[in-house]
Amino acid sequence: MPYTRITLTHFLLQEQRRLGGSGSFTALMTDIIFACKMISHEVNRGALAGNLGVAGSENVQGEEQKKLDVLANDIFLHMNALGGSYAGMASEELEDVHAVHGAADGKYLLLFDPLDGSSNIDVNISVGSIFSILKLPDGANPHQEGAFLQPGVKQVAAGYALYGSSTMMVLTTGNGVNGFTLDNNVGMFLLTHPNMTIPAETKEFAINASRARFWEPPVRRYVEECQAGKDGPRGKDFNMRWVASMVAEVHRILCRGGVFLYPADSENIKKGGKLRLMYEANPMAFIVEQAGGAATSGRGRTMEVQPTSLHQRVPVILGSKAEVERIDAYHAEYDGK
Ligand code: P6P
Repeated sequence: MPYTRITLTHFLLQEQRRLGGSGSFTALMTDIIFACKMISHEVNRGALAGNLGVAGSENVQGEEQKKLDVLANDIFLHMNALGGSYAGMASEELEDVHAVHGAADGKYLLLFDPLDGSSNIDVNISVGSIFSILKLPDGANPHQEGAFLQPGVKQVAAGYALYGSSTMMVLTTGNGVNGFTLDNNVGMFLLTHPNMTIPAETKEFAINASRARFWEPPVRRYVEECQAGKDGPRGKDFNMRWVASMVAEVHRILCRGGVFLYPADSENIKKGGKLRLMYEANPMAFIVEQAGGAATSGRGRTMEVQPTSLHQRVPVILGSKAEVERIDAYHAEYDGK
């Protein structure tokens, strides 16, 4: 049987030739690939490397930082500055944009959540890195927040690394979604999940049910109809999942369908929601839409939100298109539209 697997780097080169690119896009991804391999190594070493536990600091979100949050952030900043592709970066872990001085080919901006779901680290549940790539607008200052405040439809690429039972990288450049698995023996990501597509229908929903007392009526209606099972209005039984790691939830949805909800509720609406627009909701929305799914706030397409601040939070409902459209319709009915 001839060996036919292709590496992520070869895949990017093929994409580049197909798109007639100059080569800078492959360079863009090279540094991210290195960063995710290094983070995978540190995550997998866990307690053996003294990587578990808290760092004794808080991030801009006021969240307690884990040692691996800080290490993953440092790795992302350092590795992605070396290649010279990014004129500026923004991280969930940093209040302000991170200026990249002397970026030889600084046409792009990189936004990332270096270790999403890190509350799961100490209990060995999957975590991930999420990244979003924007072009630097002509004449914009990459060292100021304004250059980054572009709607999700402006993303040139988005992806995540999932540090799970295997380490995977899932990527879109606007031409579908492809998944790559890290072969630790040779240190390369190999194409294992070409053209990932989300099934339109599903029997799984993911929501943090401990927040039910805060839910708006359309969300409550959707969840209760799923819970009613085959004897209820949906006419089929559903399963509920909640990993508290968005990367793991989105990956499950890409693989077997489902819908993920972190909606606006009476408690989080004061902050605009829980999840961050620029480096969680937008990159995941790009991936989900490219895989045939949908991503909204319940009241509008995620990727059309015009950002007003770097760490802005938004409600997130994403996954199988038919389910997201149903939840949106319940919101519209509730709002009297
Ligand atoms: P809760 C992780 O902190 C995160 O940003 C997402 O990865 C995850 O889906 C969500 O928050 C979990 O939130 O309220 O269940 O802890």
